[in-house]
Amino acid sequence: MVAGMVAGAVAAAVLATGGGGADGWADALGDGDLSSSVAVAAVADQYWMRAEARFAPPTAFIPSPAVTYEQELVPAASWISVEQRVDGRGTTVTARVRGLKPGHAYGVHVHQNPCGASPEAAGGHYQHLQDPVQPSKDPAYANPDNEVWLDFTAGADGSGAASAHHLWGFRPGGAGSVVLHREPGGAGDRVACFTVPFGSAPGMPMEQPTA
Ligand SMILES: [Cu+2]
Repeated sequence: MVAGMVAGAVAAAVLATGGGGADGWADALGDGDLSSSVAVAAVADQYWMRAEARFAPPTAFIPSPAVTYEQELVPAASWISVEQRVDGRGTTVTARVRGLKPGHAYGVHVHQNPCGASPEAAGGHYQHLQDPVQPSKDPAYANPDNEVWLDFTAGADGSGAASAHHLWGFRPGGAGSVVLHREPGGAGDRVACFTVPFGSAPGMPMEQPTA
């Protein structure tokens, strides 16, 4: 009981840090720093995770979990963070970026697999109700209610952000990355990918998919 209370206090402290926004983390990194980081807090029925990295091409000498396949739209050393919150009200995923092409509209989704040297390595979109036909093109499955879409348009300074909330949580191991596409919507060329350790709350009553 005491241990549980201590764990709760620690998680609350971490959550408060996460709630402070991207600035503290980004400032700690420094502009020229290519390192990446992941923070995770899990207690009872809550789970929180935040990962950030700077994009690098797949051929980079120092590999990054964030890979750019097209530097005109996602320059090397541009920055991304992805945050996941899971609690009794569901799952919220938030993506933030800096250093992208000003004014460009990107399509962004949670995909099934980690990134690789090839843009196709990330596999298809994570789907709550899985389309038996993959790759999925059926709008009954390929839509922002059944998938996690984080489309955004970069501002004049190249920064952007998007958030999505769902009442369901990810299946363990089912979600592996966030992929940036050339255009908004459900498809289009993949221009960058960020490998993200999405998780689940251990005690969360998972809504079971029903077809
Ligand atoms: Cu996608």
